[in-house]
Order: sequence, then C-alpha cells, then structure tokens
Amino acid sequence: MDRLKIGITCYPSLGGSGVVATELGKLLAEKGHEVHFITHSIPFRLGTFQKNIFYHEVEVNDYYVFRYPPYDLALATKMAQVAKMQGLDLLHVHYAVPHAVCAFLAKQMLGNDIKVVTTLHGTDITVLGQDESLKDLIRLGINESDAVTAVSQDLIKETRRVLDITRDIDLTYNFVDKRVYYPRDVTDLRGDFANPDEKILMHISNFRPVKRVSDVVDVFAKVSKEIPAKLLLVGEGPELPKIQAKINEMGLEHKVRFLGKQDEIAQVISLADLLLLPSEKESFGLVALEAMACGVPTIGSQAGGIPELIQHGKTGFLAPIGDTTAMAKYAVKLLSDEGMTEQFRKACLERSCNDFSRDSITNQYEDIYYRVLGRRVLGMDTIRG
Ligand code: GMT
Repeated sequence: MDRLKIGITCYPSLGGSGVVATELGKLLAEKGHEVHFITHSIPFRLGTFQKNIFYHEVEVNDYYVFRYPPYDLALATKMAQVAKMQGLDLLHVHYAVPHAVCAFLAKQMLGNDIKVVTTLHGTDITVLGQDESLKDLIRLGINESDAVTAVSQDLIKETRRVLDITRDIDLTYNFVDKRVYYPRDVTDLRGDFANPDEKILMHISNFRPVKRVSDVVDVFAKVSKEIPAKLLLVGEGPELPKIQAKINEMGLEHKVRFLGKQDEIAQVISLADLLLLPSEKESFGLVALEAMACGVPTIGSQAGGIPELIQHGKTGFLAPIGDTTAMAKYAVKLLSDEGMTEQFRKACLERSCNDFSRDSITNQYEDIYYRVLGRRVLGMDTIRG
C-alpha cells in the first residue's frame, strides 16, 4: 500500500472550501493515508478523533514591533516544520490566497523536497484574482504549484482569463458523502416551520453580496402570491440586517424564518421543497449539491459553475442572474406539480450519487498526488458504506 503523508491547509472556520478540504482529508485518512491539517484552528467539520488524522496549529508571533502580526509567514514556517518532522510527501492547499504562496515558501525552506497541490475554489480567483494588488502573488502561487485543481470548468476558464494562466489545471468537482447527505425523515420537525399545505423554500449561504440574498426575497414574494409557502434563511453574514429590513418592509415577516448558522445541514436541507441559489458568482455551489443529495432541487442563476451542476428542467431550473420573475415562475411550476416534484427528486438523488460521489472525486485527488510524486497507485483501503 502506497500510503502518503499529506499536509492540508484551508480556512478552517468558514465556507465551502474549508468543508471540501476537511471532508477530503477525512476520506483520505479513511483510505489509509496520513493526513496533517495545518491551520489556525481546528477545522469545524473535523468531528471526533479519527485514525490517521493530525492537527497542527499555526501560531502567529505577535512581537510588539509587528503592527500586523505576520500570519502568512507563520503558516509557511509551520508547513515547513510539519513537513520536516512528519516526513510529508506533499502539501495540499485549498484557496489560493495566501495558501499557495505560503506552500511555495515552505517548499523553498525545504530545499524543494516536497510537492505542492493547490485547489482553487472560486472567489480566490473571481474576486481576489481581479484585485491588482494581489494578482501577481496569486499567479505566482498557481504557477509554482506542482499541480493545480479547480472545482468547475468555468473556474478553470476564469483562472485563464483573469490571471492569464496557461498551465494545466485539473478539474475536481465538489463531492458529497452519501453516508451524511441523504433525505432525512424530518416529518416532526417540518410542522414547526410550515403548515401541511405550505411549501418550504430555503436559502443557505454566508450572506455576502455575491449571493444576492435580496433576489431570494423577491423570488419568494412572487411565489408566495401564487402558492402557500414559507421561506427559511440559513446562515449569517454582512447582508443579513439589510435582508431583515427588506422582509419587514415587504410585510413578509410572518412567512420567513431565520435559522442562523447550522451544522446539521443534511437535516436542515431535508426540510425544504426547493433551494434558491441566485448568486452573482458561484464557482460550483456546494450547497446545491448537498441539497441534491437530500433529494431537493435548486433554482439557480446561470452563474459560474452552477450550470455544470444543475441540469435545467431535470434537477432544477436556471435563469439569468437577477431574473427573479423567471426564477419565481419556475418555482411555482415545480412546486405545484407533484409528479414533476417526484421526478426531480429522483433525478437529484441519482445525479448526486453518480456524478459527484465522494469515492470518484477522492480517487481523482489521489491520482493527482501520485502523478506529481511520480508514483504508481497501489491498492489502498476502500471507504466503507
Ligand atoms: O460560497 C462562498 O462564499 C464560500 C466559498 C469558499 O471559498 O469557502 O465557496 C467557494 O468554494 C466552494 C467549494 O469549492 C464552492 O462550492 C462555492 O461555489 C465557492 N463560492 C463561490 O464561488 C462564491
């Protein structure tokens, strides 16, 4: 068994990139690899103690002369230290800024004796990559990595366009673990949020401007004029106060519930009949995949990688960014037709299992590791269940 020692760095406390990195690390550990998380705090999805998983905390030196304690340098140093002490084969960093450049620095400190794989997740390219003060740094991190992966074809295209990158980039879609994401029986819970005749629409995000949560409210307002419905908003972020104010102004407060941040996403999503994801930018849309695996279709915008995930008229519907009238029309069409709802639900379950399974995507990452290390794949353990 060619067991690898892998260092993983990600943002441990928020967002889809941290979720993907942590879930991947857990699955690699289950397959028998040794995984070392190198992050500033314990990744929130890490869960209980597991075989083959280790955690190394990045501690920032706040010596009094530093006006801004240098986190990036502390991370690079920690990566090099852990790599040396643990004999790591490679560093896999998630989200280009600043992680790719930190890994490059660590590699220099180690005399090139380690490989670096960088996974691009979205806003590291589509937002930060557009920032002139960061562009050259991000390009350096990408070009100096031994392999680069991105979570959609669209993100690969954007990386080439925004940063003028010509090197190979592997496609590694987001994935779901079917042991966690499956339709949960939430019959009892549902009664707390909606009457039996009401449909539940849901939006889950970090309430940043790119998510266009205001469009969610507009879509819901239009839908609830046609059919009895409730809106559940999950997550928190900078736009939340504005959204709360908008809901009150529109007199929708009795039909909308704010659930705040939630950990048990599969349980929460299973409450919904429909997910709304009208983002301005969305490299993939992990939450729509999680919903799909729970049998919940999504109405999304034609932004970024969303069309690679949601098949229009099969597992959801797509509309131009900002076209809340079209989104509402699709929502009403789907929610008022029981036959169509059931058909979409089945298609969602099939597609999430067949095209975005944890096994196939974990294998893709493993193949990339072996490729950069110039090793052959020998039989590893399989993931159970
Ligand atoms: O959606 C966010 O704002 C969080 C962000 C992150 O970096 O954690 O998510 C990005 O990475 C996810 C995992 O690869 C993707 O599924 C999301 O689509 C992507 N978000 C954006 O592109 C806005």
